[in-house]
Amino acid sequence: MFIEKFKVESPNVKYSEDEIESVYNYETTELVHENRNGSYQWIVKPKTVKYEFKTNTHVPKLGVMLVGWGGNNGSTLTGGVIANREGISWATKDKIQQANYFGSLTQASAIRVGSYQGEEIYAPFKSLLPMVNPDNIVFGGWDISKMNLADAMARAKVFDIDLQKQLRPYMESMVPLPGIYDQDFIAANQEARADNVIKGTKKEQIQQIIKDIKEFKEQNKVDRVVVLWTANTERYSNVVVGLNDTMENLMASVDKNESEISPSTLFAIACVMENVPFINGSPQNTFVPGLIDLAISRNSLIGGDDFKSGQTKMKSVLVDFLVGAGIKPTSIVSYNHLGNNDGMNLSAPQTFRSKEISKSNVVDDMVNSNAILYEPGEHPDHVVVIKYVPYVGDSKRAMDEYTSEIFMGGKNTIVLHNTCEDSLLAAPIILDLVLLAELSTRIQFKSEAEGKFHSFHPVATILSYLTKAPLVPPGTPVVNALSKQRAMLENIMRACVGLAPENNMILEYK
Ligand code: NAI
Ligand code: DG6
Repeated sequence: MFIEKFKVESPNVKYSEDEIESVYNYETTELVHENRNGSYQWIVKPKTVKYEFKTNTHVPKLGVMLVGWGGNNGSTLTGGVIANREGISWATKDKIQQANYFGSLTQASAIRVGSYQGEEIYAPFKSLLPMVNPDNIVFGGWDISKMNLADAMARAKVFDIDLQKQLRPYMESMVPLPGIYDQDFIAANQEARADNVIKGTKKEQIQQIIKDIKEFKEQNKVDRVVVLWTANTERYSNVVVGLNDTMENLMASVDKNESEISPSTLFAIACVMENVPFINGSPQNTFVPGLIDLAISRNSLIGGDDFKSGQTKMKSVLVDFLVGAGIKPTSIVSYNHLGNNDGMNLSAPQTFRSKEISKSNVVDDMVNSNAILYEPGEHPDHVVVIKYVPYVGDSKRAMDEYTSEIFMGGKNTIVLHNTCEDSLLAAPIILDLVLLAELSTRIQFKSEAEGKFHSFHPVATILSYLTKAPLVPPGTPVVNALSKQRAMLENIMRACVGLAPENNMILEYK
């Protein structure tokens, strides 16, 4: 059965006009490795840590500024949200299609609430905590191309033509602000697009972005802004001691107009200075150590990297299943071809390399979890190929071959072939990223050992379900397995309303 909403009644939860307060017992373990009777042993001690959570229930009017607004993802998300808001339907060759949010964890997935008279009861994911309604988001942003969003939507060739016609009047007046163009960081084949650029030194460019954010906030009367990079993939920046390794060095390099500071890092600096959450949806190392340092020192949310939309999502499910089943993946070969502007930009070796890195490290935690299958340091062969084929446009083809060793030396080969519009996968992920980033800034918590409530660490691991290469605070384990990432997010939200983590034991029926 599906219910639309619920309220938790418990001595551990208090709903007031402004917030939800919960007391939560975190059941965890403490590990000890010590010498007992002459030999070292691992001792596991279950422990309970009491936490308190406070969630501000005042949902702000949210502004979302996209860097790369006029790209395929930017125009698809903007059009998709307008279509949902306006209740637009359109004729396809199959049927009359209604706007929806399929593919969005927050808008189109469900959580299990419990059992009632022998039936499992589910509710919308978004019913866990008060969240911004996407219909109320005001969109804006920057692009190095000055094409308005209606023409950008037509250029993207993602939506059906009948839908485009209905969206055009809403999007014609939306024109991106000038972006920061640096031809050293993206493919040379993007030059023709760059007709809308901010001039000046790097310092002046940061000042302009800050001014843009302030003006957008003022003009649209929004309470909060989230900025998300969905612009072209850049090449990696070199991380150099004295240049961008610390906050002080990074800011001094900006003052010196150092060429190695990328446009995405400049946008991120501007956002951190303004305490505006900044999310990187592309694979490059926008978050150089100096930037992470800056975000931590100003307690300003940063999250990334690289949307986890299709092939990698499958990988972080399939390899988790294989390794979890005691099967040993030995070779993973992932091939894609696509014909959109992202594919064209990735056809340059330096930008491809950024994507290759983020697509390649996504099974490490699963492989490292099972030393019965893998020797220390052993890893499956993992190859990533991307080719630009203009004819297929945004309809990306992803082909994967997984070879694994099974019982008694047998081999198991699984082949997947996925065809899908890339931007229709990415747009709902962008929506989730901005909604969850905003929500996480309204949550405060403390453990029993801490005197004061505080926010989550500014490096937002809570977003990792949505990214290929989750950015984590220094010294924190990276989790790529999709089911663990989802459980982490859901269980933290459950904790905020005093609910136990979903443990799937269903002891009531055993
Ligand atoms: P796109 O090429 O259609 O859009 C990117 C936009 O960014 C373009 O309009 C371009 O003019 C603009 N741009 C480039 N540099 C800029 C700058 N410095 N400032 C402002 N605007 C700038 O690409 P698409 O398909 O929208 O993808 C965007 C990004 O998302 C790419 O980096 C892609 O790799 C990444 N991504 C996409 C996924 C998907 O499934 N579509 C999944 C994972 C990541
Ligand atoms: C080529 O792979 C284009 C990319 O931008 C991808 O479409 C994107 O990184 C999606 O990757 P994945 O592995 O999540 O499907």
